[in-house]
Amino acid sequence: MQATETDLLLVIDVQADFLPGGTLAVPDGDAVIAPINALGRTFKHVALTQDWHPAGHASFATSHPGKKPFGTVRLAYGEQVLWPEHCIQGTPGAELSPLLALPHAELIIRKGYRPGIDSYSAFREADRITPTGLAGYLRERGFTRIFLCGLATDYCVGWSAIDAREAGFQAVVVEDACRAIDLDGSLERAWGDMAAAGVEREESWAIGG
Ligand code: VGL
Ligand code: ZN
Repeated sequence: MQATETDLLLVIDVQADFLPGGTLAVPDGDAVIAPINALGRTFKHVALTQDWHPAGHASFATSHPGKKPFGTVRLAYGEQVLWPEHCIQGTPGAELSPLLALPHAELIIRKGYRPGIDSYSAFREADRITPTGLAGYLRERGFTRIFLCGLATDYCVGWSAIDAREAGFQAVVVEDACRAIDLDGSLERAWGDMAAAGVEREESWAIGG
């Protein structure tokens, strides 16, 4: 496969806190870097996302007295999984991995910066209403097919892929360039939800990575 002018590689949340040694390390998370860098060489157009929470964010267990990480809480927009503090604005944990070799990336979009709303998706926050602006950007640039990779398959990658479909884009998740958190069957659920939304699933070798 040859990536075209209307294809974009969207690299989700490859940040220190999701990598080994981070506060919300995704198992085997650093294994995504080599395939992502290989994909980066085949795509002319690349964009990155960066989870970017203020201190005291509503998705942190520490913001809810008596609650523990990986439990849940009811927020105004529905059930929210509680996480260890991660990707706090301006901290080393929020930095994109210096091992990413994507100097030609054209956009870094930050998400999750509203104190009371989480944002797994790069397109729409967890209230399912507030847009991040990414769909408008991609449309205006003329992209029609989005290839997604990064962390984590079952949260930010999966939700972004489903919302990409909803916004009218083709969406392809590059499976070997992603790793999952896999909380209580969340990975299997995510693949089911993605398939139902028309998200395609590919391996990086099949798309030139
Ligand atoms: C993510 C949990 C909390 C992700 C971000 O990048 O998948 N997961 N914040
Ligand atoms: Zn987060």
